[in-house]
Amino acid sequence: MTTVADESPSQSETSAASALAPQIGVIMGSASDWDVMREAGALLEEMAIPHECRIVSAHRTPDRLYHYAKSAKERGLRVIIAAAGGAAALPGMTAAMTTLPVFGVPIETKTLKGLDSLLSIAQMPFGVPVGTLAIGRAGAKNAALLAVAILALSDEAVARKWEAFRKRQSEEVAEAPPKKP
Ligand code: RP5
Repeated sequence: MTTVADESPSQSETSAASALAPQIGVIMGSASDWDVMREAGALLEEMAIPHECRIVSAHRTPDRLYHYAKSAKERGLRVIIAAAGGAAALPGMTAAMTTLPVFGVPIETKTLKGLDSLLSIAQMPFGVPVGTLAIGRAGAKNAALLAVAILALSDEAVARKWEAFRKRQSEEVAEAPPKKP
């Protein structure tokens, strides 16, 4: 199966799991976020979950964001993952314009190590929630897994994949550290 790992967000459209109507939307504020967000795309690809990856900037392409968020539900998306760095408005603004669940991934920044991104995404006012993940790659991958967990609530095939992932993960943990350092 083609993975999105080595491709840009737009090229990832040709991948197998993206050929079906997407259920998960992965958006990011800049092409520079793709190095981290490709991890979310790769995980969804690996689990064959229909998804799309797009660059949508709250500050640089506000019209694109408006159209994306407003059309997301009617296009069949069930969950949106939004990643941004710095003054990271994208997840919150997306959540403001859709009732779909939105997960935010804070991208690590050079100046403040992603603390700026984290606080911008986490500190939403009451009534417009964004589920905020860890800064960087772990957050990107966990956002994908949370989105899968949500789909699994109403899709048995996805539930089986999700349970298999968790089982495999547990089985891969050794009981003791390796003898040689
Ligand atoms: C944010 O600004 C993006 O999400 C990115 O993390 C950050 C820097 O963007 P570039 O200047 O690299 O395009 O909007």
